[in-house]
Amino acid sequence: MSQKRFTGARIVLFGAGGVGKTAFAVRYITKRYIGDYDRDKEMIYTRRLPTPRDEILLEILDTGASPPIDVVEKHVKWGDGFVLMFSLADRSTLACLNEVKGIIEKAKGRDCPLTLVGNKSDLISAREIEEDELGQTAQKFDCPKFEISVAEGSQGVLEVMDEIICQIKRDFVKNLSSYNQNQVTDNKPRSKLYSMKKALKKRINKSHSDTF
Ligand SMILES: Nc1nc2c(ncn2[C@@H]2O[C@H](COP(=O)(O)OP(=O)(O)O)[C@@H](O)[C@H]2O)c(=O)[nH]1
Ligand SMILES: [Mg+2]
Repeated sequence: MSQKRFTGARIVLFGAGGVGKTAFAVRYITKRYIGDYDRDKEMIYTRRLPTPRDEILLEILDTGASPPIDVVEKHVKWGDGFVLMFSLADRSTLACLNEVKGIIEKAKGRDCPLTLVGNKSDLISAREIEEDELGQTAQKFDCPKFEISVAEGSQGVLEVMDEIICQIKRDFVKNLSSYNQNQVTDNKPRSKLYSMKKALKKRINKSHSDTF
């Protein structure tokens, strides 16, 4: 890592078809809810986010319907942080997330920036996943959890995005400080070698001046 400033974050939205990924991304970018979205389309949304110093570039990858494993792996490699979304009104969409969580963990480790999001909390009578089950899954995934309704408002979407950006930033700072530490320890043997070389050069110069 050579970059020393936090200038951007890449966020990937994963989840089964129909859970509300596109609605989530569109809500975050435009604050609007249209209600009908092109389901299969994979798309990157961008947004510049002002910071006290300047701004960061957010890139949000809204994944398409059931991408094959190699595409999921590519997305995982691309992303800095991941939103795992399911529908609170469809149990099968929660089970789908185990596989992608496994792929993320394998590629990026267990500490990778991650959130678990149960969408469609407005569908009260159709609800299949209760709060405690959401909590257990979040514990298993070792990440924060959210219950939201993209249809009802922007607040939940903003909270999820703030959380994931915060985690990505923390991860960046952690990686940067361990990079700096490695640089310091890398320098140690180099500086020892450097002083040995210097001492040898001095001795050679001395023996030259002794000869002449
Ligand atoms: N009731 C309800 N429907 C939602 C919500 N979010 C998205 N939807 C609907 O769910 C359907 C699928 O949403 P979409 O964003 O296309 O899902 P994607 O396939 O994961 O991208 C659409 O008809 C949306 O209007 C929500 O919070 N509540
Ligand atoms: Mg979609």
